[in-house]
Parts: sequence; C-alpha cells; structure tokens
Amino acid sequence: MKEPLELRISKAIWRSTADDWLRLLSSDVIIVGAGPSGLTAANYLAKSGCKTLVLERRLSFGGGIGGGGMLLHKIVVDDEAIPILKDFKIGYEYLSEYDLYVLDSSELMAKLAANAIDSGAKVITGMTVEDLIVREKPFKVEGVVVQWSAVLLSGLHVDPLFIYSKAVVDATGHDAEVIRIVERKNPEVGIKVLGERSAYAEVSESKVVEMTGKVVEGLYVCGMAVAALRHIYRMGPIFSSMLLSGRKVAEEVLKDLGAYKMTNLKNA
Ligand code: 48H
Repeated sequence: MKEPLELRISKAIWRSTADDWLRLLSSDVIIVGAGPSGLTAANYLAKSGCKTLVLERRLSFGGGIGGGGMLLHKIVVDDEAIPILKDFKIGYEYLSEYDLYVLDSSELMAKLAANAIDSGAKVITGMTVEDLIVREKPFKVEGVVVQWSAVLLSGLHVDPLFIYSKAVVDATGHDAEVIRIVERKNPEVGIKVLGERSAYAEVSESKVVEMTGKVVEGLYVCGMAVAALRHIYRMGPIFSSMLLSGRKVAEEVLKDLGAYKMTNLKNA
C-alpha cells in the first residue's frame, strides 16, 4: 500500500532537493544574480559544458528586466545584441526611425531563464550569497557562503552553509554585492568599489562590456556590477551591454577554466 499523499509529497521534495544539493555543493561556476547579465552568462557557460549554478535572492528571476523602461513592458537593444537574441530565439522589432530594437521584457526574462535551464544550468531562487570562501597568499575566491533570503529577512541568527566553485561571478547589478564583500571583509586585497556614475548611455554601453571580466583570482564581474566597481555611467533600459557583458564573462571564465574537465550538470 502507498504511503499517505502528504508523506510522499514531503519525501519527494526532500529527496530531490538533497540529490540536487549534493551535486551542486561543488560547482564549476556560481553566478550570483539571475538578472540579464547573470542569465546570459549561465546560458553560455552551461552550453559549454560547465556545471553552472545561479543563485538568486528573490523568488523570481530576471532582475531589472521585469521593470522594463519605467514599468512600460519594453526594453531596447542595439544591433550588437541581436546575435544573442537569436541564440535564444527572443523576438524583437526594429524601429528604423530610432535605429533601435525593441522587445518585451517578459519574453526576455522567460527565454533567458528557460534557455539557461535547458542548457543545463541550475537556477536556485530565494537564496542570498552573504559571504565568500577565500584563501590567501595569493588571495583567491573558492566559493560562496549562502543563506535562505527568508532567514535573512527574519532577523534570526542562523549560521549559513558553503558552496565550492572554481569561479564565482558577481552579477548582482547596481550594488556589486559580492565585490563589496571583498572590499569590506578583505581590505588587504585593495579592491575599491568606486560606485556607478550618472547617465551617459552611449559611453557606458561599450565601457561596461570592455571592463567585464576577472576581478581577483576566482572572482569575475558582469552587468551593472561592472559599472559600480569601475565608476562607469548608467544607461537606463537599453540592455545590449548586459547581454554582451554576460556573454563576455562566460568567455573569460571558460578561458581560465580551460584546463579543467567540465561536467555539464545534466550529465553529472
Ligand atoms: C543573490 C542577489 C544578491 C545576493 C543581488 O539588477 P540585475 O538585473 O543585474 P544585471 O547587472 O544583470 O542587469 C542590470 C539591469 O537590470 C539594470 O538594472 C540596468 C541595465 N540598469 C541601467 C540603469 O541605468 O539603471 O539583477 C541582479 C540580480 C537581482 O535579481 C538580485 O535580486 C540579485 O541579483 N542579487 N542574489 N545573492 N547577494 N544581490
């Protein structure tokens, strides 16, 4: 006779969660933040066979995409982002009078996430990265310290747990939260988060991509966190640089991990 449904529901969830976590506790790459840059990075990393884990504080993904342009349900990109949109079969419309491509924010969010998951990345929501695992001489990041976001909101004192990885990507957006942990807790490393500048879209779109990459051994940055770290202008709801920065950080990580044998999560 089958066990009662309530028991089977709970056991199924515990079993599958535990199986996932035992696999994920040692990942190739941890991406902190499931916004446009983080999800784009996850897509390319997972597709290349990297065991990729995305940790997102909220219970939803997409980061700043969902807000569109001042809550209007559209964002724009320029022609440089079109190959990425094509990679993920994301629809767009070209407005020749503005020389810009317009797309629906909901489609961008959904397809970036769905493609990342289909490529083998694991996206876990409701989890906050609150610290890093580090080694010294030379300083190196070897993983993250995590806590349920709900616990952090509760004000309870609950000790966190650890996840190891060969690379950590700060894709936390405007606050560059992961890099600020290095700045605050490991001042001897000499990292200074200079803060984002006011709006100058033309300049920032290329600068953010140019400055995307490794920060210290084991730690990389993409998206708006690059603007915060390097004192670059903001650009408003044009998302080319977020997508291009996500792709670039994936390339940088892959280059550095080239020596490792990578295991795709789906086959691990
Ligand atoms: C777990 C965390 C943590 C943490 C934060 O803000 P995002 O969308 O980030 P980007 O850089 O991919 O995209 C930025 C874009 O959305 C934007 O805001 C633009 C282009 N602005 C221009 C302008 O002028 O304003 O996503 C970051 C995600 C969010 O979902 C956070 O919840 C999450 O990271 N996050 N997750 N642990 N410590 N900190």
